Amino acid sequence: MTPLTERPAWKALWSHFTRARDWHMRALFDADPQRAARFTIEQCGLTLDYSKNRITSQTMTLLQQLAKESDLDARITEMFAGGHINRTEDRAACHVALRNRSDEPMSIDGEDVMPRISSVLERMARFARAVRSGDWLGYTNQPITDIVNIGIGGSDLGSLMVCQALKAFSHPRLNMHFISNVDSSQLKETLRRVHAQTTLFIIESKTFTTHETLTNAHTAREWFLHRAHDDRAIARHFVAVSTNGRAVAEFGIDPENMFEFWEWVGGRFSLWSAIGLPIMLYLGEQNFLKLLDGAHAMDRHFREAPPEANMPVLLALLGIWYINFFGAGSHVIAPYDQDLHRLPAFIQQLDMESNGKRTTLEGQCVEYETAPIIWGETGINGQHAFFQLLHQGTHISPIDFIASLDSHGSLPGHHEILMANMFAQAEAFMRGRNADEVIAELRAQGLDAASVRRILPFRVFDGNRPSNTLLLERLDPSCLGALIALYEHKIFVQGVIWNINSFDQWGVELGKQLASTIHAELRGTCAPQPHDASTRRLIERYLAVNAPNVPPATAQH
Ligand code: G6Q
Repeated sequence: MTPLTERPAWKALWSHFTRARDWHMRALFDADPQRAARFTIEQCGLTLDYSKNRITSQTMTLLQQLAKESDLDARITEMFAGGHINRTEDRAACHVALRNRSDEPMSIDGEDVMPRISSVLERMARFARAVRSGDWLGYTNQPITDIVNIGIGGSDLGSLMVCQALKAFSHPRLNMHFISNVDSSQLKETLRRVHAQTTLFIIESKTFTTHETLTNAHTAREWFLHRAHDDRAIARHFVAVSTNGRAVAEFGIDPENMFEFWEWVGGRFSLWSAIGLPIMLYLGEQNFLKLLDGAHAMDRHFREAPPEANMPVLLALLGIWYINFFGAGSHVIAPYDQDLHRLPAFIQQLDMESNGKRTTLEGQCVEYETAPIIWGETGINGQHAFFQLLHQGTHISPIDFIASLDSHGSLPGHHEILMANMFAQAEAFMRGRNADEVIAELRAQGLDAASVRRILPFRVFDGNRPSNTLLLERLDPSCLGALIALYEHKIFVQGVIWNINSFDQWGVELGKQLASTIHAELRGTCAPQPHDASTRRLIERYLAVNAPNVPPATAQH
């Protein structure tokens, strides 16, 4: 593979950039009445308007050429064929198989995985039907009212985000709770609100070794047994989702109550697998299947559409344009929908954990920027907080505005205010406000010439700040499935162009190792270990307040 910086399209883009960096989008709109139509694409219930970007058709052609020179087609084919695209862990990353709603087989390591996927889906559906209908009873023969999901990262965020986004579709009897933080306040607060007789715990962990999850799971089990006084009751109240059957059995969960998934499903791409069990319980089998359908429709589009009409490819290329040419170090996700309030956090993990890498597939250090810092918040709240920097600060941070066209039961008058604000912000970021406009406005308010001169520099907005607007037909399972798959594929495309592995996460693995030694020191089960002076003092400061649980005399070395 030719290194990115030596590909002809990369060089052509740099020369194009020397002109493009001075364009103002106002002028681009004025020069081309067809611009909005030209740069809008509709697909799978989503409309993407990307006309408010610092691009022309030539920019897009060059970016598409870059994708071609990066062998994107071949890499997409490899992903759908179950190839080992996760090179460092030598495994497939084939979450698309989980939502393969066609009759086509999908093969991974020589095996058609569709029968196994269907069989787990069927088990999940049977279980969900029983819980939702009230046939699944707790140890005092009462139906389940509360579901507590215990997991972290990829075993938490996807289901949490989807359950909150689609709560309008939820079962009226069921309350969902998500516990990820090992800080006990989250667990304590939840356990205060539920009853052991009517609560189902789902322990979700791909590895079933994650310290935070297992600690929360053990505490939840103790809490439960303290009330049920009978180990046999566990079977009615604890289920697990994992790839590690042995560890699940050791924890004390009946293998009958374990839902399986596989190594080739990455944590942050796993909500389509049994990790989505909370979604199926909360929203029902049909809605879960519609979520898969929406994602599958986006998969087909991604696989089949040419780059110039391919939504994930277009989003990816726009990102490359800003990150690698304009030097934009961050990207904002701004949903104008309260139910999507965890979407920024979800995309943050998806993008930063996938493409927060600096090593090429050949093991060289990259010579260009990779993933931006993803951040965001519901747009309407952001407007009253951090949007100031986006309007007038010194950083360029492209923004994805996301909203649903349908008001899904909004109170009268609310939805149009929300949408008016979103459209107005996108327009303001693009147009800005020039000196003539500010002068006219201030004079109209009756300010004298001297006051206008004094205040003018502060009131001018350069504008020219890029954004995409993504409109969902409605916030329903199918559109949400398509939206999530859109971002998954966008991130994959960027990883291909940067020639990095989007599917490993050595930083996460390191985090899992690092704390264990210090944990033993804090508990007093090992002698003080060598640390830098700062860490040593911090540990000592902590121990001065919290005596170790185990006296040093009995410490194991
Ligand atoms: C996701 C990451 C990470 C992982 C969590 C939980 O892609 O690898 O967020 O999901 O660390 O891991 P377990 O599911 O193994 O507990």
